[in-house]
Amino acid sequence: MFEKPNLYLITPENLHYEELIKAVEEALKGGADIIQYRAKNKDGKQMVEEAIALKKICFKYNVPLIINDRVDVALISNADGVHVGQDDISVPYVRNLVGNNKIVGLSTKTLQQVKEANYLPVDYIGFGAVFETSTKKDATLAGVENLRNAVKLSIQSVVAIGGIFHDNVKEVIRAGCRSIAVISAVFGSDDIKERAKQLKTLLKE
Ligand code: TZP
Ligand code: MG
Repeated sequence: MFEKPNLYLITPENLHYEELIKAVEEALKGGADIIQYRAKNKDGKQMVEEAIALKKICFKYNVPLIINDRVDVALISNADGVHVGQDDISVPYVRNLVGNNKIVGLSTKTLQQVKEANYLPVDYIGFGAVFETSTKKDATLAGVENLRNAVKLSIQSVVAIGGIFHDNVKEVIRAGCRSIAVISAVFGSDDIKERAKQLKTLLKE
């Protein structure tokens, strides 16, 4: 799943149900390979409703849906996986809950965390923030050099995240990584489909 270039798109915070579904459909039309539903400010009820709707549309495009933070929402919506951070429920528990047929991803921001993840039952790790980002206020700037080291150290698939745009994606590729997770570069645009398409093209070059 993570062998080829991957455009992993994470939903932005500020969208209501209908805008969210529309934005994700545009992203899917533009060639998104993975969708992560991330909703830090929504309650469980709303998350379940949105996750069910997103699963339906992702299924139509044969694209996996991953739920950020919430194992319960992932299970209820029959999503394809769950993504957790260092302070969320720890990976072995997550794996026990979701079983072996779901994708489990873990955020890392230091090389120590990357090493530790080599011993965990994950399908991929996120690494970042590679560049400055205003999307996640408490993001740690890890930098491109650390991304390069993370790719070398990790036995897992590595997805680069944080401040990745069309103009710096080549630096990520030069660091050895062709899977990128973005929010602003695609969802911050008026033409989501086109921006996704352009990023995909850059990843494949
Ligand atoms: N984790 C580390 S940086 C980040 C997350 C969720 C935000 C990525 O958003 P953007 O807009 O692509 O920088
Ligand atoms: Mg989290």
